[in-house]
Amino acid sequence: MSGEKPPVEFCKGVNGLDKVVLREAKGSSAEVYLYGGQVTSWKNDQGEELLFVSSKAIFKPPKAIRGGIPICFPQFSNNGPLEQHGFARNRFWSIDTDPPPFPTNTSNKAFVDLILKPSEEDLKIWPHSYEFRLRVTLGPGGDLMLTSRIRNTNNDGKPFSFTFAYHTYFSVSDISEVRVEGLETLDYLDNLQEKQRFTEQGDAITFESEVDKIYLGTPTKIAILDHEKKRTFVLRKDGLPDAVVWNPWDKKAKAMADFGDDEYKHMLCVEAAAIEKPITLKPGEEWKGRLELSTVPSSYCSGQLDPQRVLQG
Ligand code: TA6
Repeated sequence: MSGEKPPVEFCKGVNGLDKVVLREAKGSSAEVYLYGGQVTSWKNDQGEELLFVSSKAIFKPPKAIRGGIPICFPQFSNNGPLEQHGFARNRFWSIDTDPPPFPTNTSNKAFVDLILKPSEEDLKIWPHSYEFRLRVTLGPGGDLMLTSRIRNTNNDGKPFSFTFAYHTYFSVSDISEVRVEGLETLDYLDNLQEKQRFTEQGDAITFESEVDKIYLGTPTKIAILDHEKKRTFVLRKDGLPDAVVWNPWDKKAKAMADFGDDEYKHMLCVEAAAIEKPITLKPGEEWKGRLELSTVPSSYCSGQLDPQRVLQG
């Protein structure tokens, strides 16, 4: 390992909150806060930050941390009676010391297992027993994997349903130079038009104003091309049929206390999600939702990378 740094380090972060740092031999790293079970940093082997975290982010309960990869559970957005995006993102998770065996036996050491279970308070607002296990893995090539396993542990025979999203904030050089590939011609619900349903046009998605769309039944791979940085993020997902694309643009940016007025120019949320069809689990049943993020060092216009090849590759 470079500089004797261990692959997994438990330490303190902002405001003394517990965090875990994952490191990979070639130099890439990731940071996960137990508060929210939230990834707040993902750096490549050049030490470049790939995720956006607002300079005004508040690392203090009950506020969710503005940036990284917040987890929306058991409710996405205001699709239900609970607080916006549910409560998992403003709860303290624990280290899972006895995770059930993981399907893939990997020699990879840079991973951490977290677990969230309902508190007495949570059961009053969402009366369901569950175990939410989250494994965050930093792969040998610097890829970042998040695997959620949610099990219904109700002993009253009751099923429960939930919606879910990995609310990923990607760091981009200039939003007006970013294209998203893989969502063309799909139906979406427009959150700026009372969730009315529309069909996306045939070309790559570009950005010149506020966007807040839930794309339905997307491919498992989506490409986010940052032309200026000659970098393409490849988002792969399993068990998460939908994808949300969000940029608050200038007005909403000014309205958010934990977000800088101009920061909308340097971030884009592309969120692997299960929204249109809530997931229902009977007691004993388990759901798995996986997100894999990687980067490819070039962008469309350089001709080197045809996004279709990325998406089909
Ligand atoms: O994922 C998009 C969205 O639902 C937007 O509607 C916007 O509200 C965003 O999430 C941020 O939500 P938050 O509760 O973190 O301010």
